[in-house]
Order: sequence, then C-alpha cells, then structure tokens
Amino acid sequence: MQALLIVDIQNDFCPGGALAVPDGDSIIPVTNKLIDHFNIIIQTQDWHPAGHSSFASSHPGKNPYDTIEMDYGLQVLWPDHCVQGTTGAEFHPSLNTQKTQVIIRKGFRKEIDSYSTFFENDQKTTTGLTGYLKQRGITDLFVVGLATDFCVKWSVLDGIDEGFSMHIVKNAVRGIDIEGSVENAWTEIEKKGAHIITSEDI
Ligand code: VGL
Ligand code: ZN
Repeated sequence: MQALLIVDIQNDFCPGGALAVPDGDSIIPVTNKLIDHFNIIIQTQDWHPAGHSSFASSHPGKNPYDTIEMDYGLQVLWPDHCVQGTTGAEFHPSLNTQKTQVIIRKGFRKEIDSYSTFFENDQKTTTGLTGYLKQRGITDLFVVGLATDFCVKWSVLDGIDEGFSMHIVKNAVRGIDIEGSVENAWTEIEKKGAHIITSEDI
C-alpha cells in the first residue's frame, strides 16, 4: 500500500518566508499533480512555539546558521520560522490540502527540534507516524517537499530504519544548502537504499 508524504510546504519555507528555500514554491504544481495519483496523503507541518530552542534568537550572541551543542547533539540555529498560529506556519495557499488525511506537526516541544517525520532530533522521541502507517498497512512512502537536506532527508533515512520502502521524488524537493548539505543529503539518501525517482515514474 502506497502513500504520499508531503513535507513542510509552508509559507516560511517558500520565497518571501522567514526560512525561504530557494525555488521552494516551484515544487507545488508537480506536488498537486501527484496528489491526484494517491489515495492516502500525509502532510507534515513544522510547528514551533515562540522562543523555540532551534531559533538563533533564543541564544544571545548567536546568529542564524551558527551551530550549537544541545543535549542530543549538534543543532543548526535558524531564523525564527513556522511559529504556531502565524501565517508563516500555514501551508502555502497554492498547495492542494483537500485530500490530506493526517497532518503530523513537529518541533512543538520548545527544547527539542524535529526534522524527521518519524523521530525528533534526539532520534528517540517518536511522532507516532510509524504506528499510523503500520496500522493502515502502508508499506511504501513517496516523499516530496522541503527541505531536501533537513526534513526530507531525515524523514527518508528514518523511514527506511522503520521498515518502509522510501521513494524520493527528486523533481518535487528543494534544499536549503548549507556548505554542501544538499549534495551530502543525496549521497546519504542513496547509500541508505531509498529509491530516487521523478514524478514521471509515478
Ligand atoms: C526545516 C530547518 C528548520 C525543514 C525545518 O523543513 O527542512 N529545516 N526547520
Ligand atoms: Zn523548524
């Protein structure tokens, strides 16, 4: 059983947003076309409280894209983004959200960030997605969205560890790209055994 996982297509990750992914909104038309081909659609929504620990503004003297050592390891610090209840946290208005059956919100605990749709950044705290997918008999996840080098990458890697067959649609993802992070992401994704496909293959 197959499902489409749409990662973080939110205003703040699109041009004009607080943490804009270059060209981020260009994946929306192809994502909307893919939605027609699936019966099960899952979306994720980055959903931070104000003052979240992943925001550079929460750490005096730090700037966006600096890194900091957290209890759970190295964390990149971001501009304030996807704050709960703000326009920036809303799904992009051009994205068709009508068929979406479940929305996984992540990053809602102040002290811990969450890139992956399966686990928070401590790699232990679960979002519950595995249980949802298994109970519905879903075996194959097709992943699109933002950003290739963070939330998309970690979702794909964790999905494989959780026993799912992961397919990443390469013309329906875009990355932030910090010091080669997009290229590294593709290498890791490939090495882990994800299927790298295009929307034409579906
Ligand atoms: C993301 C950085 C911070 C993402 C979310 O969706 O890839 N990146 N929060
Ligand atoms: Zn975030």
